[in-house]
Amino acid sequence: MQLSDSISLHQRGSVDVLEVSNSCGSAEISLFGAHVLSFVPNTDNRERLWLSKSAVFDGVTPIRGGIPVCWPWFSDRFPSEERNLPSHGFVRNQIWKLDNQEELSEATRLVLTPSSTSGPGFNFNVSLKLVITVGHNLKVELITENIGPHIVRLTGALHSYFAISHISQVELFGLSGSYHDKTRDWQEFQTPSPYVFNEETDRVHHDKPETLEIADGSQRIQIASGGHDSIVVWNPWQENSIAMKDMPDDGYEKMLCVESAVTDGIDLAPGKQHCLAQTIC
Ligand code: TA6
Repeated sequence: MQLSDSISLHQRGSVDVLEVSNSCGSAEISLFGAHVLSFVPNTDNRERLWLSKSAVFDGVTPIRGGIPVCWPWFSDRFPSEERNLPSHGFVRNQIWKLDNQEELSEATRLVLTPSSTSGPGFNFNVSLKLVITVGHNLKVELITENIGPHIVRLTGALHSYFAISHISQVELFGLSGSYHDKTRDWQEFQTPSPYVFNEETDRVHHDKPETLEIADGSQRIQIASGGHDSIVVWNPWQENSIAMKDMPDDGYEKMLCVESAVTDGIDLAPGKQHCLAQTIC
């Protein structure tokens, strides 16, 4: 496809990466996984996303950092009895293609589609696209359409890794209510206030606020969500960072995952669409 003026293509390891740069912001998107790797708004030229320095770009291994696209299931919420399936679904392990590109007045919009929307554990007639709008904000929309005759049950997430100066000085605003804690056998707890971080954190919040904010010293990251039924908050902390080959030992200090997610699940009726969206600024 001929690329528009604001889009260029380069290689990173074995992976093709689209680079978008316009008057409002810039971004990098790997075609492997339709994986946003970077977003820098021109308002302050500050990177919003964290990308592991040890991330693997072999076109097989899911990329550590950025915005992994988790579909058609979140984590190990497999939709069938099969258990030996990839964590967070199979589309983040696929080569996607750029189906459309559009120059808007203050943004560039890209539409990417995966190689396949069916695989082991999921065999339904659905279409999927990721719409990425790069401007003063970054908007990512994961749109599923049920084009078959059966109801399709979906979970998933936009599993965003945000760049922070240090986890010890971060506070997360906007969540309330209860969450289930993966680090404590999925027991239920109440959202803390202040929401600060001092240990491994792996929580599914059943609250579904439209907006959240990461306060990081004097810096702020605003996160807006749509089509979600929960928010996942994850920091692996030191032991897991050391155990993950694609994560520096101290990587946990510089990142925080705040994920717009569908973890309870949605039943998508024939002919209907679902859009899971996250906007970052
Ligand atoms: O979203 C949080 C989580 O489910 C954690 O439990 C952890 O597994 C994380 O995702 C990363 O998963 P990944 O498969 O990308 O290593």
